[in-house]
Amino acid sequence: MTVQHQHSNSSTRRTLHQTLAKTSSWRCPLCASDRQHGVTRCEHSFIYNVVLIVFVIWFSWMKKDKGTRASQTSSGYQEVMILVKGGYTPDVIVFEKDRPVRLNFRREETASCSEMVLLPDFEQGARLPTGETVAVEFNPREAGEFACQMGMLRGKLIVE
Ligand SMILES: [Cu+2]
Repeated sequence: MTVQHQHSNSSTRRTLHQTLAKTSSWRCPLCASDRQHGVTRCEHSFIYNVVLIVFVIWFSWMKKDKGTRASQTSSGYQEVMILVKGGYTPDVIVFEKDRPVRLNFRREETASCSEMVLLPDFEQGARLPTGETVAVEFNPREAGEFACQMGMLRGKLIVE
């Protein structure tokens, strides 16, 4: 039993080594061109890792900051549905200036933390009973925030 296990372990290690040898045929442009090694093993791999990590962070940050654009309804409202469950989804919403806004808050949790939503920048606020959709309407002139009554859950309105 032990012998068999050792055998299969060494054969998987061999295939892994072969795969690595194949994928590492791409040569690091920073190294001398005649050196046969892959980017995963040369002394420049640290630089590649840093560049990759920076790119991933930058990409996720850009995506987050863009926000969700409100959709236009036939009645002239800019409307968006916000799920209230451990936070606000979406939590960054983009509106056009001086056009009426309708935020449809739908709370799908019973935690008392989120039972109220306050929009002090727009002088609005609403009680959010669980399982109901509550509309909050106003006219945004500038950007503002919304939050629960304790300020723990937060969202942002961007006006363009
Ligand atoms: Cu709260």
